[in-house]
Amino acid sequence: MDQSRRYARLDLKEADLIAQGQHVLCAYRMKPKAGHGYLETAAHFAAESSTGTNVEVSTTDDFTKGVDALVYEIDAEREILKIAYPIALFDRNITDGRAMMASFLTLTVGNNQGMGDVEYAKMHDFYAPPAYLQLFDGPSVNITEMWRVLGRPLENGGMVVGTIIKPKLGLRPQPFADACYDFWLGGDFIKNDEPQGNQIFAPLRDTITRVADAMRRAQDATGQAKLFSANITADDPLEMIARGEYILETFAENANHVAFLVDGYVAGTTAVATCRRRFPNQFLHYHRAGHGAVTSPQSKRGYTAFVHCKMARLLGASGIHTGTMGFGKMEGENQDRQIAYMLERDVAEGPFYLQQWLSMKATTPIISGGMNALRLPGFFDNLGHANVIQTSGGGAFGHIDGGTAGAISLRQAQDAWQQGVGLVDYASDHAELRGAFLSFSSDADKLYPGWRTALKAGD
Ligand code: CAP
Ligand code: MG
Repeated sequence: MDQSRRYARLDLKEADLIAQGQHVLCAYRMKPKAGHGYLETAAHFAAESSTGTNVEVSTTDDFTKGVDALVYEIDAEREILKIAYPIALFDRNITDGRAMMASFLTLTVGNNQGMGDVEYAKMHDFYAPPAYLQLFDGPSVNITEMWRVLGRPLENGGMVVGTIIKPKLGLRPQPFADACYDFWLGGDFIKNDEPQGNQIFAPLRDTITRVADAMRRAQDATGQAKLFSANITADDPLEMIARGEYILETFAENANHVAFLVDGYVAGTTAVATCRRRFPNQFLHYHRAGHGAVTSPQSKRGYTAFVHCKMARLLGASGIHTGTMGFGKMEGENQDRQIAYMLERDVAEGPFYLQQWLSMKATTPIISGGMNALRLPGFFDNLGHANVIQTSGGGAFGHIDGGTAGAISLRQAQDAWQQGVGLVDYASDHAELRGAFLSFSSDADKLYPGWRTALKAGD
């Protein structure tokens, strides 16, 4: 059934829709299945994403038609489909009238992911008008709070030197806490790895108690504040709250040194919102494990990493993993820096829309995945600054001299970049950085040809 008479309005102008401010705009790359017309399929897509189904129903009245999602632009050649969703379509909390990301997803990337007449569709950008934007919580804190605890300048406070306790799983409480202590003697920030929680070989209550003690001892030994991001991810919000409360109680006088890690893709918007709303004073660390299933360039369905991170800022993530932009081990490329800019700036240029964030707090880019000291300068050159949280797991505990030296090498790499000094030169009189060259020699050979001679490292 061709529903384009009702669900397509190609006369609508995007500039007018933005000026009126009553619609959320979404841009997709969509391809119809063979034998289906582009506009006809686009209209059905909009129907299924708003007020319709595959047939007209007798219960539809004029009001219903007033909240139809409308196709306002198509380009069959470039497989571009743009839809305007009336803000009224989206569900609101009965508790406080605010918007919820679950509803945004259910409508804009819901039933339309698997329709019989759609080969594929993937959201590449969306625009939230002021009337909708203001209904989201947004971040309560971000890297600025970390700089405050660390005693750094609150503007351009620089890289938070972090790690992930590796191995990913298998450490019992005391070896885990020992690894924390070692890293904290050189670094600032430690996170649970995304699957670490309350495994029977490392009960959370025992592990957290020992980590809190290790933090106290490392702060005493260094005279510096230290930070820990504790995983509170769970299916049940009550479990998350129980974990968070226990962790804050255990860290006690250092409770403001604690961030909460939420595996936001796998646990979903409810988990993120539970953390954001129950623990608004804690840095909400959004880990995105699993996102590649829909965001990978190999996937033609779902939404992109850019869209995923944009949703996370609306939800209130203080920081989110934004990838290493081609410098680490995960999928990514240099222009992914646009994701970081979208998260940290007040006006964000997207692939299709310019988003005014209207002073919503920034979400801090968290850079992780196969990184080490040698890879940092190239990364900073590409991004243009070092005001990020950077976590290196293998890049710290893979250092030949251990976690403390690994941490120091990461900080030295940032310092060298900030001072405009070449990394090999800087390593000539910084032992830990030199150790990073020896530890990650295959990276060094690729990135810094001639380093062996310069550092008298032999073959
Ligand atoms: C990194 C990491 C992170 C990935 C996630 C891991 O460890 O802890 O989860 O960075 O990827 O488990 O692989 P390494 P992303 O530092 O040892 O690689 O940040 O792209 O979401
Ligand atoms: Mg991990």
